[in-house]
Amino acid sequence: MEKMKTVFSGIQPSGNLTIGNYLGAMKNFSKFSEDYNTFYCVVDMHAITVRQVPAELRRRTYETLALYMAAGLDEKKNTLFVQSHVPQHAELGWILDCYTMFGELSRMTQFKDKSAKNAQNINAGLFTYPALMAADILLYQTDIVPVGIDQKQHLELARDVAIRFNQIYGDTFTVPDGYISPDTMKIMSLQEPTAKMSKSDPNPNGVVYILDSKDDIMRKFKRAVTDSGSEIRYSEDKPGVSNLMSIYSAFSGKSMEEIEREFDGKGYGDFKLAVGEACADGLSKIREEFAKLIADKAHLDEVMKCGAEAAFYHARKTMSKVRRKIGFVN
Ligand code: AQP
Repeated sequence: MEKMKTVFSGIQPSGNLTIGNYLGAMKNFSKFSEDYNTFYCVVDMHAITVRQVPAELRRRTYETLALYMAAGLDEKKNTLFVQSHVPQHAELGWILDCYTMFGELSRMTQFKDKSAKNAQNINAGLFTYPALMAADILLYQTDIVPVGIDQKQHLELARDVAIRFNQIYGDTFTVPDGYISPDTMKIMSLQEPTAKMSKSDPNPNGVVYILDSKDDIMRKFKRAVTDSGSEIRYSEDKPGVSNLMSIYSAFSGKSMEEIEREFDGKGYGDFKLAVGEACADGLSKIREEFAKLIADKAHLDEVMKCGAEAAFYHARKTMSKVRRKIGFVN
């Protein structure tokens, strides 16, 4: 019988999760639950590359786990865990630092973006973030990594590091492939449609959070920046409208052609209301589930604990192989 393939992905508890995180990554996670060995991680160690308020980081770690579950990840079918609970992430992260080149890390666009935004705190962790991400993925001998397109460069680096290590020491790591959903590759800010929608964006009007109330969602879509002209058409020269169309398509299941037909002859006002409605409807069930889950801390603690134990088992296996290969005394 063919061995079950492994899926790994993670989200940082670095802010309230957005519809970018949901449509670009989280929504795809449950597709793999039945037929793959799945590991979904709350990557709190990545979050501290940017300064966090400790109590908020702790709260968001629980919330991110609860959101995974509210978005359809059953803890019995998926390994759900917190990165810092499995010490092998840090251990392999350090080792892979020694197999990742300064030049490679210097080319990462996320490092450039985040150092521009956090000029007073360009720390070494921010720079070596992709080596830790490679460790997260390679620890579980991952075949597939569902992520948004903004993570493609980091994923390619993880592949390069795995290939490099395997060339030096013989087969050690599975070389992972990305899974990037073609229709929701990158959701952009509603206020600045040429910039990615990000949970750490200081302007909350450009960002729709998964847990926003319907009123807030409608208000944000009503105020969304559109383009000159009045046509609802998907095209590169209409970044605002195209972004809204992608969001509408993701929540309604309609194709771009269907959307263009539906709003033929109608104005931006009607269109924005429809996008807001579709988004609020699409998120309402998650919000309801989330409210139940977050009220039961003891259950979330239990899920984290069981998840960490299951992840630890696999991570330890890979680490014992890595330690032997590089010559550490057992
Ligand atoms: N706007 C987006 N469109 C599509 N996918 C997105 N992702 C994030 N934003 C969008 C995907 O969400 C997953 C988790 O991301 P992350 O938390 O690990 O880091 P990130 O990419 O840096 O996300 P944010 O929201 O921009 O966080 P901050 O503001 O803290 O940097 C990834 O799969 C990512 O592709």
